Amino acid sequence: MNTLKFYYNDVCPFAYRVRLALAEKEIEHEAVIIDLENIPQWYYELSPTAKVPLLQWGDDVIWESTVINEFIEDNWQNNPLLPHNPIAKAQARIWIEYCNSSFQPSCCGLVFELDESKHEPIRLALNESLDFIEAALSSRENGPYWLGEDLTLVDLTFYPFFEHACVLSHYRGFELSDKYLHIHQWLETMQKRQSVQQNCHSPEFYIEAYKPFVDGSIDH
Ligand SMILES: N[C@@H](CCC(=O)N[C@@H](CS)C(=O)NCC(=O)O)C(=O)O
Repeated sequence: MNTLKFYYNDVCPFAYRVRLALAEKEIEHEAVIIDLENIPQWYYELSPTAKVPLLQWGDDVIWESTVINEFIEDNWQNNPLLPHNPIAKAQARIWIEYCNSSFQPSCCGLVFELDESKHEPIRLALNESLDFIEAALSSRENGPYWLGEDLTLVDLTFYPFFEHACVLSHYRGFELSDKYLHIHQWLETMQKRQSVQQNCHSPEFYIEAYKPFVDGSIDH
């Protein structure tokens, strides 16, 4: 039996996606924290990108959070996190792609962009993205999760960026408006999941952790 090693950092939203998948599937693993301000030499040798998250499975390494989560889903059949139906599965993957290509870059862009004159277009893009998500969630027929009745990788892909949104509020004055009723309801559902309760961090934790990036003392 291969041992599973998971390399991560508590502040990384991408690693959080994987922490949630491992918790939802109750997968035994060894978790190793990587200090991203002081990456050990051995990690450069292990990881092709030197980023977290990374999964080590026997002699193989797998990286990129969304690829890791699909690997987890393929390798552990309990507590499925993707729909069986091929159309529904394709829709899940479209949402994951949307998170990676549109929603997440706006969230990260707004916090990591130090030139304030560039904030307005990012804010607009983020609001457009939230409008789009709200419209999609409000048109679901049933269920409290992103795709309906069942928790999927889509929920785990988006959730970390909403937990990190306290940073946008604190440093950029960007609030998740009350008009996003369905997003707020979805967030409440996610916050009740045991996987989230066991792995979440407080707003104070994130605000402190992002400080060096926002004041420019660490380059992103
Ligand atoms: N697309 C990657 C992004 C991973 C990523 O950017 N991780 C950051 C931490 S949140 C990292 O390891 N940064 C260290 C570095 O760039 O040196 C994924 O989804 O896994």
